[in-house]
Parts: sequence; structure tokens; C-alpha cells
Amino acid sequence: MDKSQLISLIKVPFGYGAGRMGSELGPERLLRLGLLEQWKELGYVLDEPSRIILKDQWSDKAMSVHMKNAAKVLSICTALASEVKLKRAEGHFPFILGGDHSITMGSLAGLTAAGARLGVIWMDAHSDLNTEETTPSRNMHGIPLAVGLGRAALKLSDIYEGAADIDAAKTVLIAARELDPGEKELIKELGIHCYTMHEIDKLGIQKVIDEAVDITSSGTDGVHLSFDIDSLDPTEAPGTGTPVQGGLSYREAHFAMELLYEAGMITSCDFVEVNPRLDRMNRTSKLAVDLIGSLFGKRIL
Ligand code: 6HN
Ligand code: MN
Ligand code: MN
Ligand code: MN
Repeated sequence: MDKSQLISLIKVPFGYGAGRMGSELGPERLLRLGLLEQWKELGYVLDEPSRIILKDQWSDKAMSVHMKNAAKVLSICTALASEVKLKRAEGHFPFILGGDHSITMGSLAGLTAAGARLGVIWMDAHSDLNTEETTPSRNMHGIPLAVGLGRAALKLSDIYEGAADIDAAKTVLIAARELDPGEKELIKELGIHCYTMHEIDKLGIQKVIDEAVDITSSGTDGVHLSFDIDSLDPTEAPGTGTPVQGGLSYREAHFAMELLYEAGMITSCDFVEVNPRLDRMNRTSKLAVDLIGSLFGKRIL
């Protein structure tokens, strides 16, 4: 993210992939709290923000996906993929603001369709590696990474033509602490680099980020950061649908963002699962704006 590169903000006010609604209010809330002004103050130039909204266009594929709200999720993801592909092809930095985590299927479909060999850093309390078979909830925000890796019945190429699976060897999980049985098996089977909270406690967040940067940036031509706000501890980020105790502290999360900025290898990002309806006095939304600031170079001094 150098300042000559245009940032394309893509708002996705969509919450049908989660068990509880409210994350569809995320984009407007973050904008109201000064997200655009912050980027401008940091010296970035922004493209005209775009907004992906649901249209009544259901794909045939959706009929065979037995997950909650599958038709809506697929529809939004296809529309998002098209926009992401366009912005990436123009050389911009696509910044996708959700919404729940199911939308990342659209981000990944668009990025891979644009021809990028993609590394992925997935910061999340969860691994989002369930499949249609292993899901305990049938909520689609529990499956996007399995879909991205080609491990679910639904494929990125069902979402957008020309999209390709991402590479498990170039995928890193950070802050995981609540994994379902099928997810644990998949992590082991694919050998995915998974830094649970245990590894973060042991190694420190700096070493974890350094390793994640190496793994995802070697042999790829872009690294996508998928940031689920529930990677933070619920004491810091209460406004999210599936909070899990024992998460990243305020400073660990900021330091991670600062280090990623310094590494300078993130080429696209989605920021998801902020739920203003579950928040307390905008605490989580403000935190999200601040974390995005750190990711784009905002410093204390
Ligand atoms: N998220 N593993 C649980 C499920 O329903 O599959 C929780 C998923 C949470 C997803 O937070 O993005
Ligand atoms: Mn342009
Ligand atoms: Mn998630
Ligand atoms: Mn999560």
C-alpha cells in the first residue's frame, strides 16, 4: 500500500451469511466514524467508493447449496467478485468493507480471476474452514476459507468465472481459538500454518506476523488480508456476532497492523464482522477504524 496506489473502497452491507443480522450496518457506521477522512489525512487518494447490493439474480448453483441464505450469499459474492477483479486489474488497492465473512468468497473469487497467485492472511477467532458437510450451523460465514481452498462442494469458480482455488501452503491463520472438529482435520490434512492464541502467547505477535509475511509473500504476486474483528478479545470488540474469549489484545492487534504496513506486501484487504447492533457506544466500530489506520501507516508519533 504505497500512497501512489489508489484505494478502491468497496462497501458490502450484507449480513445474511451470519447467524445474527447487524453486520450489514458496518460499512455506513465506519464511514460515519471517519474512515474516509482518516485515509485522506494519511495522504491516500481514494477512488469513488462503490457499494455492492443484493439483486434478485439467483444462480442455478445456489439451489444445490444447502446452507442458510445460499442464494443471497452467492448473488452478493458474484457481484463483489466482479468489482474486485475490475479494481485489481486497474492496479488499485481493493479494500472490501463488510458485512459478514461469507463475502470473502467474493473477494477471493475476484482476486484470483484477475490472475493473482494469492497469499492469504486470515485473522479470526475461527478458521472458517467448515464445509457443507461439517458445518454445525449451516451459516455461510463459517465456510469461506474452505471454499477458497477448493475443499467445499461450492467452488470459487461457481461464484465467478475464471476464479481459481487459493494455495493452502500460502495461507496463514492467526488468532484462532474456536475450531470445529472438521476444521481441525482440514488444517492438519492440508498442513495450513495456523497460529492459534497459544502460539501467539508463546512466540509473540511480532514473530507470528514476520513468519506469516514470509509464508504468504514468497512465490505469490499479492497477499490478501482477511480481517475478522472477532480476532480481538470481546472486551475490546464486543460488537460482533460470534465473540470468543481469549483473543488478541488492543495492542497486539494494532501492532500486527503496524507490522503489516511496514512489511508493505498486503495488496488487498477485507474487514468483516463488525456488528453495530451488538456494539456498545460504537466501541468496536471505532476500534475498526483505528485498526485500519494502523494498517495504512498511522503512527503514535
Ligand atoms: N465467522 N465455526 C462456526 C460455524 O458456524 O461454522 C462459527 C463461524 C464463525 C464465522 O466468525 O466469520
Ligand atoms: Mn480507476
Ligand atoms: Mn470469520
Ligand atoms: Mn470469526
